[in-house]
Formats: sequence, structure tokens, C-alpha cells
Amino acid sequence: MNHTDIETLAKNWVVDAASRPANPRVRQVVERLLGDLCKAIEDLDVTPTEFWSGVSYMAAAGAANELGLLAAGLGLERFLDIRADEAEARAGLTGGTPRTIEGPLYVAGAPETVGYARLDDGSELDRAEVLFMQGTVYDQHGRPLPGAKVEVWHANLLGNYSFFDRTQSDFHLRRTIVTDDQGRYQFRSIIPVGYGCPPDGTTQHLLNLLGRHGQRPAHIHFFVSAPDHRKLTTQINIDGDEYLWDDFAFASREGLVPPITRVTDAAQIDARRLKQPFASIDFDFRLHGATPSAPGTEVDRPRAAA
Ligand code: MBD
Ligand code: FE
Repeated sequence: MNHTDIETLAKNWVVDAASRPANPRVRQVVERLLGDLCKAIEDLDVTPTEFWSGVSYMAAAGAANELGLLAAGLGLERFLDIRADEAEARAGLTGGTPRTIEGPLYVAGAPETVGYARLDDGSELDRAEVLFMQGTVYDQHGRPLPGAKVEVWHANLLGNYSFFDRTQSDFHLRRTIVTDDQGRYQFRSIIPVGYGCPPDGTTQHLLNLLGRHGQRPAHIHFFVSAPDHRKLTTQINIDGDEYLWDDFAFASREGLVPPITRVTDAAQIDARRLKQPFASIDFDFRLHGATPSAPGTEVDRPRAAA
């Protein structure tokens, strides 16, 4: 069947001849996706068995709550970021901290403190490297933003995230830090390890069929927000990770790989009441002011809340 005939069919399937009230946006999107899917079935001569295997796959991915993971692994979440970057460039917004994907593992409701927080509960300190990370949140003019919210979350030494991994304490490695009167934040935590897709899960199953791995480099997630400013969703990567430029979710970006300083000076170790050298990362965030000429950066998506 040719593509024009398929488009006619798809339109007929979506639009009722009796023309009942409908959501025009849903109609527009469903008609397009339905037509595109039928064209793919036609062009690739997809068999009924293959079709139903695809339906089962999506059902299984949904039942396993892995559709967010799949969207990241297929590059779709990265694609939304590319489009957001293009919209900002068209609106003349330049110079902010680069965005990168949120991923599926944010949990709302983390404990909030001003200026400083410790993220880890000490449970992995026998193996972990202690990390201090600090910096300033600036506006688009380079002025510090006191009272900005820095939401931070990352994985433990097994690459697992609290809440999804019930063996970790509540809100382990998740905090909200409000910047101090000079716009500064600081936290103490541990250097995380990269995430790997559940090896027996639906996402990894598809990645295996594609000949792809399901690993992320070690990273730390952030939401940075302030009144009258565009919310920033980003991550920093831990430099030196073997997957740094081979992320299954395509989220590594220039500008998001800060240098890590290994602090071995005894006085500095003492000052932090530690017994071992520690790692330190300086990283500042630059937010854009709110603007009506670019799409909003507050994204509505299903998220866990604890
Ligand atoms: C993660 O930790 C993550 O950040 C993404 C994008 C996908 C899976 C796990
Ligand atoms: Fe992550």
C-alpha cells in the first residue's frame, strides 16, 4: 500500500464520521503516529508475529516501570534536550550552564537545608571516596543568586538510587540545598559509581538485541531553580570514568565534566575532620532569566515522591 493511502486510512480511524467533540492536539498526534507506524509496518513488511511481539514488549516494559529508562536509552530524552537547546538558541539565550536529561530516578521531597548538606549516611565509607562539591549559582548577568534551590541526587557505590533501591536509607544521596546569602552551595557526599540497566530487565533486553550496552558513566544530577529564572535540569560527570563519552543515555556534554581535585594536604583533611584524602569539585551554575520567548523548562512527568 502506498503512503498516501495509509495516511487516508489513519485519518479515518482517528476522526469519527459523526464528528463528536475531541481533543484536537490528541487527534493530530495520534493520527500522525498511527500513520507513521503503519508506514513502517508496510515498508519493513513487519509480520503479525513481530507486531504482537512489539506490543508485548511495550506491555512488559510498562509493567516493569522501565518506559522512562527505555526513553533515555533510545535517545528520546536526549532528543527533547536537543530541541530545548534549539528553542533557546532561537530565543537568543546563550551562556547558561548546559542542560542534560533528568532521567527516571528523581524523587521529590528530599530534606532541605541552607548552604550545606551531607548527602550520604556513612554506610559505604569503608570503600567510598569522600567528595566535597561546591560553587555559586549565578544569574545571566553573573550576579550570585541567594535563595536558589539546588536539588541534587546520585547513585551509591553499586550504581543504585535510594527509594528505587529499598536497601538504602530514606533520601540517601538526595538533598535540596538552598544557596546562602552569597549564592553559594556546598555538599559532602561520596563519589558515585555509574548506573547500569537491570541486566534481566526489558530495556537491557532490547539493548542486547541492538548490540548495545546499558551503562552510564558516574554522574550527579541537579535541578537548579530560582524565582523568575528558568529551571535548569543537568548533571555533572565524574572525570575519568570509562563510559564518560559512551553513555547509554547520551547525556554527557562538554561543560559538564568538571576537574576533580584530590586533596592530600593534612591541614585540609583535618579541617574537614577526615582521616583520608578526599575529592573536591568546584562547579558554578548559570541560570537564564525567565523569558516568554522560549518554551518553559518546568517539565511535567510522572515522578516518585517519598
Ligand atoms: C540513571 O541514573 C540515569 O541518570 C538515567 C538517565 C537513566 C537511568 C539511570
Ligand atoms: Fe542518574
